[in-house]
Formats: sequence, C-alpha cells, structure tokens
Amino acid sequence: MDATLSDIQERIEAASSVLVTSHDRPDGDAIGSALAMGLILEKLGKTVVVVNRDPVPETLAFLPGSERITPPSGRSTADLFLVLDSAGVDRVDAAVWEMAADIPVTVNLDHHVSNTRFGDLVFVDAAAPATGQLVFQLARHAGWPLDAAIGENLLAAISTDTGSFRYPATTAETMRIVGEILELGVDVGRVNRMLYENYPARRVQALRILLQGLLLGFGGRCASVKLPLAVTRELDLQPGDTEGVIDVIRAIDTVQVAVFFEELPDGKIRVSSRSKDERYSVGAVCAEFGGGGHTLAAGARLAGPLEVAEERFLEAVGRALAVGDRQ
Ligand SMILES: [Mn+2]
Repeated sequence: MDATLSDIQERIEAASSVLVTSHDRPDGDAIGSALAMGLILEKLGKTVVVVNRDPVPETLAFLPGSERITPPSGRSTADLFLVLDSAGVDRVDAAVWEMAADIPVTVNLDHHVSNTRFGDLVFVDAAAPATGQLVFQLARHAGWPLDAAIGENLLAAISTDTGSFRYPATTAETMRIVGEILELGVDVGRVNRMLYENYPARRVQALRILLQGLLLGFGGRCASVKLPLAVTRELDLQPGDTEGVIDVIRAIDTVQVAVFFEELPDGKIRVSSRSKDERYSVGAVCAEFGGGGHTLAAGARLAGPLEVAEERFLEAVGRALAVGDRQ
C-alpha cells in the first residue's frame, strides 16, 4: 500500500533491528542510499545489517561504512526489511529475499517509474532523481540526526544518479538538499575525485576497445557499443568498470539514444539505454523486451547471441525514434 514518509518513519522508529538492501549489481545510488540508511538507523540505536548479493564496486569502496555490506546468509530475525532503489522484486536476488523471509514488514522506497509497488509500505517518487534524495527527505522529515559520513553516502547517491547534476530530474530541491549535505561537513572535492577520477587503467582500455566498435545508426541519432564476454575476460573487467561508457557515446551531438550491450557469462545480453529527449522513451523500448526503468534511462535483458540482440533492440529503437518524431 502507498505509505507516507510519516508511516515509514513510524515503522522504522518502532523497529529494533532492520535489514537494509538495494538492487543487485549496485550502482552509486544503490550503495550510497543503503549505506546512508544503515548509518542513520545505527545512530537511532537500531541493530542494522546491510546486505547485497554483489560486492561494493571498487570505485565506491571509499564510502563510509562500505565494508559493512555483506552477502546474504541465513534467515534474518529483524523486525523490518528496507528495500531501496529497486523497481521490482526481481531486482533483488532470491537469496536476499530468502534471508528476509521471516521479517514481518517490507518497506519499498524507490524512484523508478516502473516500480511494481511490492512490499507492505510503498513510497515511490518517480520525480526524484535518486533514492538518496528520498532517504535524505525521510531523515529530514523525521528529524533524525545526520553527519558527514551519512552525507558522503547521500552525495555519492545523488551525484551518480543525476550524472553529476546534469540530468533533467535534478531540481532546485535537489540542489538545496545537496547544500544541506555539504553543511554536514562533506568534502565535495574529495567525493568527486573518488567517484570520477579514481579509475583503474583497465576501465579506459575497455573504453578504447568499445569505441573502436562504435555504431552510429539512424542518421547518427542512435549510438551503440557492445562488449563481448571475451573482452570482459581478457581485461578482467569488474562490475562498475563499464559504468559511464554510455555517457561518453550519449554526448555525441547528433545522438538522441545511446545503447550499451554487454554479453553475460550465461549468454544473455544486458542492455543499458539512455535517451536525451522525453519523446524517445527508452523505458518503453526496454519494456518491449521485459525490462524497465525511466523514460530517459532504462535497461533490459535479451537472449543472445550478442549480434542478434543488438539487431532486435536497435530495430525497436528505430521504431521509437519514428514514434517520437510524430509527437
Ligand atoms: Mn537510483
């Protein structure tokens, strides 16, 4: 059921122990919002476990509390399960749900328009640019104390999900919130350096290989790159290494839609897509393939092989471009 921030505050304050998670293959918002929530709950005197199927990406390991993210194990005896930044049940691994199976109440706090509204208390604000912003709003609403460590996590969450405050969901309220976060004593220079200027060389090597295969389709309106599993293995790429590749190709002046295809070990193809224009919804394109996300940023999983998935998806992008042109 739809909940208010007050409903969620009440449940959290009544709980003595809380299990916190966010989506598999966590990005900056998933890690930052989960860690901030974990640290907030700890300050409130709760027993907290923050769990994720996947380890923290190397580039986010600097975030305060990152060492506390653990893989799922056993059955939690917590009173409350907080699921952050996850559009659907399937965004969180079955082993995490198994761990949470005995927890009586699940809270779903998220900003994906495609959220399936699972859980007992649901707070979805699709206008918010990051779940980190919702965590801040909840804490401010509740009057819970914050500190610099919490602030660093929230800044990382909001900064990464807004593309460093470039995406249109970035509002005056987002900037005001970031102002309040900086007043907690957060060093914005350090956080940005760690987030954006601290990459292993293999990441740039991967970018070089990907850009060699850059495809510009539909008169330069769609840019795409693909990553075969062989390259992932050869460069020993880690989760997070290819994050940002899509922003590089999206930045081409003629491009309206950017797509990144990645071949996975199981043979499936993970597709990430971005649009620059609300008329061309990559969310709708991904939904055709059972995926989801936002109008301007969405993902899906297609059957392989890589070239077939690429062709099918790009055809759908072509149709979306045509549909958008008629609007
Ligand atoms: Mn997010």
